[in-house]
Amino acid sequence: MIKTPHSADLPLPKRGASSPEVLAAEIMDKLTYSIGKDAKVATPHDWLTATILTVRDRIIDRWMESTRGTYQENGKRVYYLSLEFLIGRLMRDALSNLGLMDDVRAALDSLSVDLDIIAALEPDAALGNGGLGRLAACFMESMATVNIPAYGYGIRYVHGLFRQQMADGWQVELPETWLAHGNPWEFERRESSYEVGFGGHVDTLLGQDEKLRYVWKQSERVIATAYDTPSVGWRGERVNTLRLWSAQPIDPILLDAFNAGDHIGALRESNKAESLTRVLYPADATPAGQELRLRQEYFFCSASLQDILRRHLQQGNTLAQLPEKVAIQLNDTHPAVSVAELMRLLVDVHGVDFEEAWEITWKTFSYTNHTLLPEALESWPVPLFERLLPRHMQLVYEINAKILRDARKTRIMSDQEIRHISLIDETGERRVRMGNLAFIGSHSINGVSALHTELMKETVFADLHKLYPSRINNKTNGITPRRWLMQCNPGLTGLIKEAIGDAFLDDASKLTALDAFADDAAFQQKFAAVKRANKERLASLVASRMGIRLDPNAMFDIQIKRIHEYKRQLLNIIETVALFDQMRSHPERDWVPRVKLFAGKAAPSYHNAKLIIKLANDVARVINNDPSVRGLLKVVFVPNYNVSLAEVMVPAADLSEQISTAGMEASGTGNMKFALNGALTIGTLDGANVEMRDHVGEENIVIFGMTAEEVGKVRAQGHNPRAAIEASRELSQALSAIATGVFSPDDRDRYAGLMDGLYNHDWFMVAADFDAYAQAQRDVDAIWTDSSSWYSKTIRNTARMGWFSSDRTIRQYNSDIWRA
Ligand code: T68
Repeated sequence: MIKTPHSADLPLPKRGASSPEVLAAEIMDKLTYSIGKDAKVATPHDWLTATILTVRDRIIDRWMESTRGTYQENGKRVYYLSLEFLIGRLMRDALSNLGLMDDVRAALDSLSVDLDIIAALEPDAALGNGGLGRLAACFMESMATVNIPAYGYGIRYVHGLFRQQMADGWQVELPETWLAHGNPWEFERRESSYEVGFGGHVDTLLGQDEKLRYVWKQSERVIATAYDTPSVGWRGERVNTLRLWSAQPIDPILLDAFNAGDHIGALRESNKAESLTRVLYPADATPAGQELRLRQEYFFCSASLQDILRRHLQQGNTLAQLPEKVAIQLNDTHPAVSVAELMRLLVDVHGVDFEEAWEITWKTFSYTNHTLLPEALESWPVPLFERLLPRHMQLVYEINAKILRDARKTRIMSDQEIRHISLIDETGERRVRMGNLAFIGSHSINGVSALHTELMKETVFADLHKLYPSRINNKTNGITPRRWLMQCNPGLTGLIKEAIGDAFLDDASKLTALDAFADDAAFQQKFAAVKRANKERLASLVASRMGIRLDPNAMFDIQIKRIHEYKRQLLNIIETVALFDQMRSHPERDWVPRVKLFAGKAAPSYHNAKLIIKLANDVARVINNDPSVRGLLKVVFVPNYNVSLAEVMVPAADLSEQISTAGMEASGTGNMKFALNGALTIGTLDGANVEMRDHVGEENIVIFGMTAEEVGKVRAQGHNPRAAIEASRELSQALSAIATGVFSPDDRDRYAGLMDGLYNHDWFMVAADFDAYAQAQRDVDAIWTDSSSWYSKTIRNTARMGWFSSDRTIRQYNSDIWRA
């Protein structure tokens, strides 16, 4: 018999103290014994893997300590369920959080290997689309940093977000293959496998207690296997687990079919199972809508909940104790089917009464909403939901009946309000409303900025808010200062340390001490020198990737984010065209030299977004080839935006474009990254921009345009964009240039439709906000021209952005919602 000692019996082994010599020896050891390579023939990739494995050992030491500690305490655990974790590269994160950066660099030096060269080979784990996925990644790091026992649960996509290439200025999507060289960060956990079923029907049985039991006879089943990646907090204080599920077939090959000569049919099951976790859906802010997406959602929710319950019960807890020991945060509605799945596990598998199960369920879950866009709210056709998840459909009806009954009893809800809170949308094709399911199944529902939370109460969830007035609360987003200041901007980090000491490394709110240096001429010069070096770094990246030369003396004006009409890259491009016109008409004026940089991906099926990318490239070609604006204006669309590119672009920005139509950007997090790194923001009063203005001071941010309230009013009245366009000479000239093919001589009508949209409805208020935006840009020019005023403002931005650390956000989640 194999002896299996109790988990706490054996002392943990531990790697010794780190020094460059010890680390170099360990790296050689990994190269030889784990990778099987002689240093003489090792590729840069082999060195990268050997280095990661060496660092990983040190993470494992702390990981095990954290896990043992959590088990012994049996305290409350937090589970963050998210279909996306946009974690990017992990090596620098780990090195920096463990304080090993200098020693590992020296160790590699002694082996004649350059840390920066091998670090650049690490693939970006792009398991997310944009803000929502990146927020989940920042939260994982902050939860470890503030010492919360937390697990992230998601999907281990084989292909993350597509690689974007440009073909004649058009976006082309190519598959992304982050796992091509293996993934040294993950541990496959075969023992943590669960069955997940789909389809079939529900049988009813009369139990010995005379109670009806429901038995779901599934027609398809797959295995979910866990892959764990450690998530290291600042100073390695705590290491949490990101657990991603991969789908495997129950029978990898149907041997009978194979032996009968059906070699393809023999693999059909296997292919079907594996296709579940093969690709990330590339649509953001618009739900993917297809059956495979609902399968992905249910697959990862079911596996995660089975895992959570197993751990909970293994610790000797009772099911009634679930809300006391477990907090499950739903990242948007993508994991909302969890509400029905937990009910099923409690009622059908564990025999809990429906009423008690419901009490346990809503007290355990909480839900974060990330968008108000009505088209983005997930809902599934009832027939699809019923076919795939027949037992969950029954439970949804039962939950709905109970909630609607209770709502009627309150006597405060009108019939129309009752229809709005129903889990079933009865207008047109019947659909299951996932937002309502997530809301009703949670004790806390939060928005991601103060404005967004207020709008949630007034719009999408007005009726549910009336019924449950204490559930909605705000948790303004944040970003981790480790990745978005210390790692991406070592120059600025060093300068801040020199000025105010290093307390801000452990507490970002201490950055306020930098305020005292904002008007110090000597400090301003050093701040400017750091910015300049970061701009040179970006310029050399652009030169090597695109063969375009950028002048670091020019203002770097940057808009990077997913391409979306509400984010208004179009407003920026049109203003660029107008500026180009002005520069040519008035060469005598003192123009501020600008480089307009764009980057971002468009959902493959989002026609207008792709057209906007093409327009940016068309405008860039014309402007960059016009000698009359040489040295004054340049436009660049940098392909394949991802986390690593952001880490180079953000520190290099002078001006940050946050110009969404007010009321439409739930929060934004890019806005925070730029301001923290000493950029001035030009933006609308939307999302977290509002709170940024409050923190940095209104004299240190350039705000323009309509407010959310004004946008609402104008839309209600029906606005006349044509009149606004005709009233603005600059705008009408720019639009007609684009519409008549000045930038698309090869296809003069290419942008006619896009421009028509502006003339006829202008849903995103591009025309309505144009003049205010153009004026704000000239105000920015004026500030730039007075360089001491510019640096005074940008230093104050860095000094006052500490509040937007995701550590603050996570502490608020913990004190108001999780209480772990
Ligand atoms: C973003 N949402 C918000 N969605 O747009 C942004 N959607 O304002 C906010 O700062 C951020 O969330 C974090 O709260 C998204 O990024 C998606 O990516 C998405 C993906 C799939 C389906 C729907």
